[in-house]
Amino acid sequence: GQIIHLADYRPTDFVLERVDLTFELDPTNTKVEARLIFHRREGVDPSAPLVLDGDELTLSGLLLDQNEIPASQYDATPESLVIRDLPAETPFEITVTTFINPEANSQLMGLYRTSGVYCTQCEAEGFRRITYFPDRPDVLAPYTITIIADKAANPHLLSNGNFLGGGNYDEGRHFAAWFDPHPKPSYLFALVAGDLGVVEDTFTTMSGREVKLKIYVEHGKEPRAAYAMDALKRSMKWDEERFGREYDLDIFMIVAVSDFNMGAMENKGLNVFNDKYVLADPETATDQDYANIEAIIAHEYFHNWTGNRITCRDWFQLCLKEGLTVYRDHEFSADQRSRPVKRIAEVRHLKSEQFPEDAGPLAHPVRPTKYREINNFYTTTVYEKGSEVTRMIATLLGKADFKAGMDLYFERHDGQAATVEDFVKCFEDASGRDLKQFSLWYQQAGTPLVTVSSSYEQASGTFTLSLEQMIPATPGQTAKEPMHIPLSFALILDNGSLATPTAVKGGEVTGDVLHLTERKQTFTFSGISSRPVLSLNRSFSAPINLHLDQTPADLAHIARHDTDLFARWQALTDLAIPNLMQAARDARDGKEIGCDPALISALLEAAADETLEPAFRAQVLTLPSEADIARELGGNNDPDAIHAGRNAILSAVAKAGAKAFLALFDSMKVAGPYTPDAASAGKRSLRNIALSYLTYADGTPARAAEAFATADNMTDLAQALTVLAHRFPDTPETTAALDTFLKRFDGNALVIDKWFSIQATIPGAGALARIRALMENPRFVANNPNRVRSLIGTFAFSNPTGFNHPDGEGYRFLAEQILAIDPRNPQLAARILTSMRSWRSLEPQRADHARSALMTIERSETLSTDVRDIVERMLK
Ligand code: B3K
Ligand code: ZN
Repeated sequence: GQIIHLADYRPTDFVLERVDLTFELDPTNTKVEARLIFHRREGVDPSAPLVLDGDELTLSGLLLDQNEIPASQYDATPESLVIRDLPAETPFEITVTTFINPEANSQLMGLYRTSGVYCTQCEAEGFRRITYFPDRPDVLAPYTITIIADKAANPHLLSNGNFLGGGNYDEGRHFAAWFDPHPKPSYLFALVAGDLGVVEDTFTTMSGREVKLKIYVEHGKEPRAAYAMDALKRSMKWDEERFGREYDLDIFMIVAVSDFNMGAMENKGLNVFNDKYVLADPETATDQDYANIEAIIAHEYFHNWTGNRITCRDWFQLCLKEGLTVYRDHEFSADQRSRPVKRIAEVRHLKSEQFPEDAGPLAHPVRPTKYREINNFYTTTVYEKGSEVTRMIATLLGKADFKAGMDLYFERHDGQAATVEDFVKCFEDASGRDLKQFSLWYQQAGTPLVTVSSSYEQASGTFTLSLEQMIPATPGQTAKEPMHIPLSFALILDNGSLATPTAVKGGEVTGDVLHLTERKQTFTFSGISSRPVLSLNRSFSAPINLHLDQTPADLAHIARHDTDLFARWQALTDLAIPNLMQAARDARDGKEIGCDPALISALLEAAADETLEPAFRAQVLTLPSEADIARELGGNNDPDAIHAGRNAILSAVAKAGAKAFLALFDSMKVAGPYTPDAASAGKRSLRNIALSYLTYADGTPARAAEAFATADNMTDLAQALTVLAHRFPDTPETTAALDTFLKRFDGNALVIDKWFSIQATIPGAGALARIRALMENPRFVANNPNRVRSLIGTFAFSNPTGFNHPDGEGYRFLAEQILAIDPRNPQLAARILTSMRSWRSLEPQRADHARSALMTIERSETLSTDVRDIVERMLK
């Protein structure tokens, strides 16, 4: 676990020309023969050795141009293979033989087994667990793969690229050969072998080529892959239309597996997915599941160009493929569904996940400059903030220049391993705009705080806007430079129309975007006939915190009139936040909790506004979460008080709006058979939030129990169960519903995960006992990542009152679990441990307990690099 620095980057001494791999699959003893052709890079010292990476490997054979290499000429350890005295000028072939044990691979990195299927995961550094190799993303080569395996057990033998051929082999075995002509780094290698069901389709590309599409799932689950297939075809079409990107092989395959450390993986031509993001049918999947499948299918597919055709020079450049690809999948979903509703969901996610990361001990720049364990940098900062940075480039440049920059990027860097600088340069060259200051978004961690004040002078008709930006200190970065912050704005007049200033002074404004570039900057707008209401950072044009004191009346005005629906939602949220913060303080001080009637009426007005789509109205009614309130409070947080305060506000809204909620609950019922389309999903979401308020108003489980009994789709069923379990735990109604649900879906692991998660998030002091009891349930499988995440992960990440029990039992439990998971699956352990990233903002008693639990982990002598890196950074 030593630290790797961006500044130390240098290319390899040897150029890899081609790769030829033969696998003889066996569950516990797979033979891997790798034939690698290299030549020494021009100018490299002729005595420099070839250094290959390994991880837990044993060398079984080593040839140079088919001749055995004497032992004196190389050194092999589990972590590396160093070969000396190699040809100075001519290409040479190295043949490496290793034997690996897929069955024993519980880390799920490299070649492993899941439900009897062979499967690989190589990003970031899993390939070195298969064979000795220059396992880094800037080493690109075409691959030929031969797979030999028992035919009965493994009728399907899959790898990247196009199928070359196959046939029968000796002793009931068969083989298949694949060739991927597109040079790729090892992290994009994949192999899958096993007995699977398959769903087939085709897609005709824009140039008229027919591509075979195949989705492999467990036998019997084929019908549940239909939506994923549809999403794949829509993604392929969209990337052609929107980005001009065509698919480039004869076949595109997706394999769904049930043991997977993350969502999915974009291996060239052979994506491997967590089955959670492939399988869906109306009876077992929620609207959110469908939306996730659509987004992740798109994301992995879009990587074919942003990640695979153009990859990363080194892992510091991870946002080059991830931030950009998230931006692309966001745009896709926005085009397929409702753009403002999608944007609201993105911003909620960004604020609840990335903002806390950026404000805590794990904060790092979108492009980090050092790491100890790269797996810990697949973060919401790299992904989601990385996407926001790409979005800001689009905002700064405008549609046409952004497109020209993307086109230039694809043209200039196709087939290369690129850097963030290469990417930014394309936009500079395409637009003529200098993006030097803008690039600080990649370099400086921390969420900028922009403080705003404004004034209006009637006599001269001028509106003055003063802004000041401050970027908080983050680990390793104390002094920060001012950034280039694009702020979409509107000046809304009394009658609801938008003012059009005749002149602007003090800085650059392009269209509705104000460019904040100085630490302090004042803009003056003239030709404004009456006092306008300022709407700022519309569409969340920049990922910042905004301090802008606005009266409830001004916020209500924005909520009623802004042409940017996102800004209307934001205004209502800004109206709610001070109420929720005050409620938390009052709850803590044992005072009576009140709610501003202006908030209630603004919420109810928006909820009843039939000119607004139901999904939007549901977003308005979904008040900021307890985690959002904690973040706004900033420190000394008491999760119980936040919970009690928020509940009091919800009750106040519920009581005032009971009639309206009843009307929505009745009118938003979707008739006819279930379809996952956005419009129907929107109605369901509005109806379900109305149900939730209604139970706050009546205080009895009857209506939710009735909704549970009559639900005809998983969205409604799971929502009704959630309301019952969270609001009325341990009542006969809840117990009966949990039991019915379990019996009905027993055997469907993905649905049982929902059953675990709903119970893991029941608030209050009894939470941990419930978790421990559920861990004893035979359906809880401790080495399946989805099960662990749905119970332990959900408890730690999403049950603020239960996890943050004042006596620290939640933290001690987590420490014990992390130490148990870590030896099997370090990535999973490290990820779940990040749930404690905001421990320093807790009130002192809880913070002390949290620190002790973290120190218990830190004291362990056998920690993985993954967990050690996280725990040490969290305690620093
Ligand atoms: N690129 C993969 C993530 C790999 C994570 C490795 N620890 C999935 C994705 O972002 O599309
Ligand atoms: Zn990705």
